[in-house]
Amino acid sequence: MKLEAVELRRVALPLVSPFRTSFGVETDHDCFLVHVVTDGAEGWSECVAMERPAYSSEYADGACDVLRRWLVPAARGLSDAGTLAAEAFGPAVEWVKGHRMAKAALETALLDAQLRIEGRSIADRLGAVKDRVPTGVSVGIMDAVPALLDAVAGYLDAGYLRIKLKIEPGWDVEPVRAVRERFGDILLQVDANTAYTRHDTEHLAQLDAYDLLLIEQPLEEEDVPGHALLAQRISTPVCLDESIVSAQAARDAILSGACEIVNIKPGRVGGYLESVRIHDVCRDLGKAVWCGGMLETGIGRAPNLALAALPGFTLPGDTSATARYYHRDITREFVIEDGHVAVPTGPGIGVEPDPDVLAAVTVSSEWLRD
Ligand code: NPG
Repeated sequence: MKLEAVELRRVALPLVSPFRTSFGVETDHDCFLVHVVTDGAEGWSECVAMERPAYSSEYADGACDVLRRWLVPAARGLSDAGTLAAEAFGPAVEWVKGHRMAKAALETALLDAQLRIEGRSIADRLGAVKDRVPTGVSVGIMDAVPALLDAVAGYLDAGYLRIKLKIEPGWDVEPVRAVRERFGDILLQVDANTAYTRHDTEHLAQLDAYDLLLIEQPLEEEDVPGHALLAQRISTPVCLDESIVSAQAARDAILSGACEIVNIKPGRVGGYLESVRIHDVCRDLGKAVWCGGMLETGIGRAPNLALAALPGFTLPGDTSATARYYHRDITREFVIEDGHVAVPTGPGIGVEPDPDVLAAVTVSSEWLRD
């Protein structure tokens, strides 16, 4: 495969409703797409770095910069040497510390192009074993419990099989109790996005009364030992998200007792190939994984659905239907049917941007050529 050009395309899509987490409120999904043009096919991906480095240290302008300066030139180097393949890209940029979201974006666009040339779907390439995946939904922090109960009722009516509540200090035990009392025996979990400290252990232990599937990333990204201590004190299973940046990190965290469950987000870990390695590590150690989400457009959601169809993904993911995010997405719609979303089957990521919608949501476009 020869790399001819790479486009970094900034887009902004209004969300159907504001999404509040412990690190901010999103009203729009601002992101950038990576579009590669090769001699055989074009490929697309979505970079999940956000505008501000509030979820992790990466941010969109930084990701564009590292792509421009080092990652795209590395892909060009492989192309010039006649060895360009998605599988060769990770090793070629291993010397670049961090910047996993930027790396994931270029690797995925290359993988999309490569698989289109082969006429093969990403689901098949990654080892998917299902043609549809059970789906959950992530419910943001609200101003008051009645609004939360209305939102959860709407999602359950829509068919979602699992509810995840975003929590932070001041919005945790009370909303969980209210949702459990009102909706009974639903699959329920919480996500703190690092909002607590080790001093909150006794407070978090109060959540044990509500039979949660898991508590996700209560403590700082770096505080893996703190999660191990917390896990000894609470009965709710601990799941890690931000802390798990690689297969090695997953193995270490599990073996240290810091988590029972892992949320896999391809952007956070440097791509789909590393995601599969994390899946394999967790499966070997007997731990469940599930697929996270970062409000992706269909360009990012499609390959997430393929990943979520691997055998170790035994819990419903944040792989919700289009209507949970956007009135009009840049790709075809994903719908929920009987609590499940279908895994794309076409070549590559299986979806393409609609040129008119894409043009309407584009903020800027930059072409990187030799
Ligand atoms: O359904 O895509 C979705 C959103 C799921 O809650 C969700 N994502 O921390 O997991 C998270 C959170 C997130 C959203 C993280 C946006 C970063 C950006």
